[in-house]
Amino acid sequence: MNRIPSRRLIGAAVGTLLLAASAVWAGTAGAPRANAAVPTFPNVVVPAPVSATANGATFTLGSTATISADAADVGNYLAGVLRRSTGYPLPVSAGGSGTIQLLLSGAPASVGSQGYQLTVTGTGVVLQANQAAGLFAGVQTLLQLFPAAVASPTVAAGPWTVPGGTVLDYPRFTYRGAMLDVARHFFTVAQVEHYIDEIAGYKVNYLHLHLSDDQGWRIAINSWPNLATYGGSTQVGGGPGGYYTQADYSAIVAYAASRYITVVPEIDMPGHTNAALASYAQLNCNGVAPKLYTGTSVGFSSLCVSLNLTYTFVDQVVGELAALTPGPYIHIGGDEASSTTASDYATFINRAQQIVAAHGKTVIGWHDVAKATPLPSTVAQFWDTNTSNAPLAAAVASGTTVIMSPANHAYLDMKYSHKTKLGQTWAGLIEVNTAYGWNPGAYVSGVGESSVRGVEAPLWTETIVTSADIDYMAFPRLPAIAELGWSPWSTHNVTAFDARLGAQGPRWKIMGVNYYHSTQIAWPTGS
Ligand code: TNX
Repeated sequence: MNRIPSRRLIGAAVGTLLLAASAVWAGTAGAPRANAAVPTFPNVVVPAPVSATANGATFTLGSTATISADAADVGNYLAGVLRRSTGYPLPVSAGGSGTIQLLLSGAPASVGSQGYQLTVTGTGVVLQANQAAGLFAGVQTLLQLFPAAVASPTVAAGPWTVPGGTVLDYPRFTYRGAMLDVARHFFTVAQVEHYIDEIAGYKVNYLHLHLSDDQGWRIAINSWPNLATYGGSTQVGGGPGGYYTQADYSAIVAYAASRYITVVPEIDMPGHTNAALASYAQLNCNGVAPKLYTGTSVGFSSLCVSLNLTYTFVDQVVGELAALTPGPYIHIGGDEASSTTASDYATFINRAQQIVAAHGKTVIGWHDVAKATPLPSTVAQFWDTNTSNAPLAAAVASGTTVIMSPANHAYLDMKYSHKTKLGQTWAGLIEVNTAYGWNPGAYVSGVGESSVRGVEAPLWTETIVTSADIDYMAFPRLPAIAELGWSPWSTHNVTAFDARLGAQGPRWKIMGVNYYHSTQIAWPTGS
């Protein structure tokens, strides 16, 4: 297949890209076609849709356009984005037939609860889904089909064209996550919300917040107030740290929900607990509180497994967190507990699982929890660099399901190359095509497609301090992991993916996303 035409097109002026895209590809199942007689769909959407068929028409959004929406929040979200860049009034109505219609009727059953069908003709846009989450996902596709200037935070020049055709789309996996470690360095509510907006564009539907670690405890717990006020008072490098009040945390949860993203809170236990142990002497086996820690070592702390108070602590912390968490999951960490004996580890994890279940939530734990006795409902998050793990395969055989975050592909804190200033290298260097180059449904022996709930891209923040740092490590790799979670494996094609990813460059430029300009991608000139 000849990818050169698509690269040239992406290099063309942004405004003409979509109009000129007819030579690019057919859009279905990753099979590029170059048949001038058949209108083809532009290869610009990340994650790749299940299928896309062009009709040769072009829709142009005009200044008198209207939006009608069966889900008012999604209509208002779309109008909000389009008003910023077009400057058009774009009134949103509940019923009627807007120029852009968002309908909770008429979608094929095959798109399920998260998918959608998008039809673009010369005169309008009809988006249909079974649930509002599907409309939100379809809106992201629609926005990517507009010229890149649609992402501008201020009024920009049109014309606001969309290539005509039909997209039928739904996710491969139900869980597509991003993790932000707010413990090693603290990030404010506004910074987290900014990241939520960035990841929502790639159909990520879970945000896992790593809320506690050796260096900091970041969520106020009313029954153990020192956790946040003392345990949250520093971070890696000795800065001031910080924590979320329960109102702050609820604001993040609500903001995420407005982008159809569910927050997964993590309290890491029994290791990675120095901040908690420093806050309460009585949680320590020897009754002595350690000092706060601002370094980057792992594996030196452990809750005291033999102490009854430990389980009161876990119960009260999980209880308050569960009450603040509308989502189904509480993440209990469980990784790298090298200061806990194997038998203490199993005892602790088994009890912690029961506590989470008693508060009505489903456990997620790093895959280390497979060394205990995971409940069939417990979800293991795989983070290793190996492709075989006997305890995990055994747990999966008993019903445990898995979120895939192999550190050598999905860890956003790994450097891209030796030249990358931020990040670490323990799991290897991860260029964008390495992030993309694995199959989550066939990666770990004994963990097949039907046992995989989805994927997650974790961003650990030992070396990450600002939002610009977050951007640099997440983009362009986060979209690669998001595509592995959403798109059918039949679309997996590195050349086509690289071209789609290149089309995101002008959008990130306009949005001010500080992305890494990987030389593996032909970024359009000026982006
Ligand atoms: C390992 S992988 C960790 C984190 C570190 C990260 C740095 C895992 C579950 N734990 O504690 O921040 O490496 O890359």
